[in-house]
Amino acid sequence: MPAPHNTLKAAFRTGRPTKGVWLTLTSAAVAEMAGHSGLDWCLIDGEHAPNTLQTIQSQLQALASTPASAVVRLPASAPWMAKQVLDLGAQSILFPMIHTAQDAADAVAACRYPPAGIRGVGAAVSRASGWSRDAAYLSNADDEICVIVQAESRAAVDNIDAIAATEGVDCVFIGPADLAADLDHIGTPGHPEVQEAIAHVINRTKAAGKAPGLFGTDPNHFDAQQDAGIQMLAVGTDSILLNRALTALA
Ligand code: 3PY
Ligand code: MG
Repeated sequence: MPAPHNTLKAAFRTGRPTKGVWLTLTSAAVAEMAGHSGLDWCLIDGEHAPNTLQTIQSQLQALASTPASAVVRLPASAPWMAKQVLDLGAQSILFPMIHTAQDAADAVAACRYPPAGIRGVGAAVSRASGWSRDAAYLSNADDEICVIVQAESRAAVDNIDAIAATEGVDCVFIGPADLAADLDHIGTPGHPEVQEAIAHVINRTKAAGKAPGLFGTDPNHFDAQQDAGIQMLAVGTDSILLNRALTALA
């Protein structure tokens, strides 16, 4: 049996818009609930949530029983971190803080076995290959991995054409919080200068034939953002949703 079909990567290829939620509570139970919610994907956040490889693994296991696609954001865009998470069975990886085309190419290489890339071969002892039950895993693993790079700095905006054109990049995902900070507007992603940069990244990513993604901060804008071509729209986080619901209840 080969590597599982990656429905998120397929959606990016066909132009289908998707919506998803950020998982920050490190809980397999929450991941399972979110995976059955009707959202297209759930992102396990290794950058800003206190996840470990074990909690990432248990959330991947929970999501595997749901229709949602699992995405993992790495703590940093280091190839050895990608290697560990790929071996856990994650097939869609979000690389934070990608500033240049070289950063993007390094991210792609981390997700490909040689000769195309530098991923180490540990599938025989990993969940990715169904603990070795998928004898054909190595033959098509690369084809089913979705590489999502985060544009969230002034440098990334300046280099967006080269980043988006990088072969193997499936999606350029905009991080408004870090982008606002790097543009000297920390805490105000709605600032016109930040919004202008976001629109530029969306347009150049589309022009390169790649899928634009965005962390949406205002539900009133979600429809317009999808109409603008956002194919990977984050519409909430588990912690913020729970916090709001509890406060409303109180
Ligand atoms: C950001 O906004 O900086 C992110 O990384 C995604 O929310
Ligand atoms: Mg960020």
